[in-house]
Amino acid sequence: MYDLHEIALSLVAPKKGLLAADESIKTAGKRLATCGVESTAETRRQYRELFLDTPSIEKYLSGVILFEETLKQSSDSGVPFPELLEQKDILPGIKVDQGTEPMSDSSKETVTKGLLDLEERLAPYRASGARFTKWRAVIRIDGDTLPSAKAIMENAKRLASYALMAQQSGLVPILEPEVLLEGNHSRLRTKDVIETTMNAVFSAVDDIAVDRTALIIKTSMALSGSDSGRTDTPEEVADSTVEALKACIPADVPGVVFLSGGQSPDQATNNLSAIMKLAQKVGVPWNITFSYARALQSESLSVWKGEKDNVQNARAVFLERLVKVTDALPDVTK
Ligand code: 5MM
Repeated sequence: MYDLHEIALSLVAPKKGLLAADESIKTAGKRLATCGVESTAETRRQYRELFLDTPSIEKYLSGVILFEETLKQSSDSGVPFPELLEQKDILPGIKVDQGTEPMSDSSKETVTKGLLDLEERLAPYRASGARFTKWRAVIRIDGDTLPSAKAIMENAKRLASYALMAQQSGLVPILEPEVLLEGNHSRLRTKDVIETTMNAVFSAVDDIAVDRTALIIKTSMALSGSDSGRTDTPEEVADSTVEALKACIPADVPGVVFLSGGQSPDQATNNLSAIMKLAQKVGVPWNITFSYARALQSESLSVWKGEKDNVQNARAVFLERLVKVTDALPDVTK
């Protein structure tokens, strides 16, 4: 059996983080549309190539979360992407959920799909080079009404079931219960929802004996809703986020990674930096790092615009952002 705890620890190694390059075909299409590129299997391959074959990314990245399509694609020089990452000493991972569907009795809330055939899908993913996996649940806030207890519980149960199957297949699970930024709620409401959701996730994890030492938690930061008209200072974000996570993430979990969730690259960088500083000051038992998609890729994408001639400049912009984000991280881990 593979040492899942060691793999989890490698993912949160000092001064390194994760690139979430796991946008589904639909989301990748939206990202490509922002720079005027039509979405086809080949343009999505070029989009992945832009980031995955950037020289020196191994200095900043411990792992990359891939989408199923990318796991089977290759670089310009014909090297399968998982192999290309392994050559750079970067762990390849795979998003294994199959997106969301509306809950039967709540048109505004969703549950994440993909458990039915998950067991059969995991062995081939591992054979293709994946060493870890990710499953995203979406938790929506609407005033005091949402999220419903039912949506939290159903998503938590599915996250735990997924995590157990991944571990049994020799793959580290990253459990991502994303609390959405959209809405006019306060930062403190987000903090409460993060706590309630994480408590439900760990209760479900413990119910079926998932190994907490061999999983990673991916979380939102505690921010005011994007329609609240309020921009939190990095110190406010750090206070609320660290307090929430300390209250509900058990000490034997090796790592906590953040999603950027629609924050600008600078916001996601500055907020992470403040979180890291506070976490070091107050002491947290797990390692912390980033697992960003938009905050790492969006600036580079707008330089690239699908043109070969822009690849070099776009890669320079990507590296610049990686340097800024990893500068926020401490030199040592737990
Ligand atoms: C929340 O999305 C995750 C992190 O991305 P950001 O840093 O941009 O918030 C990301 O890993 C996400 O799960 C993937 O992009 C897949 O999303 P879709 O919607 O395509 O399943």
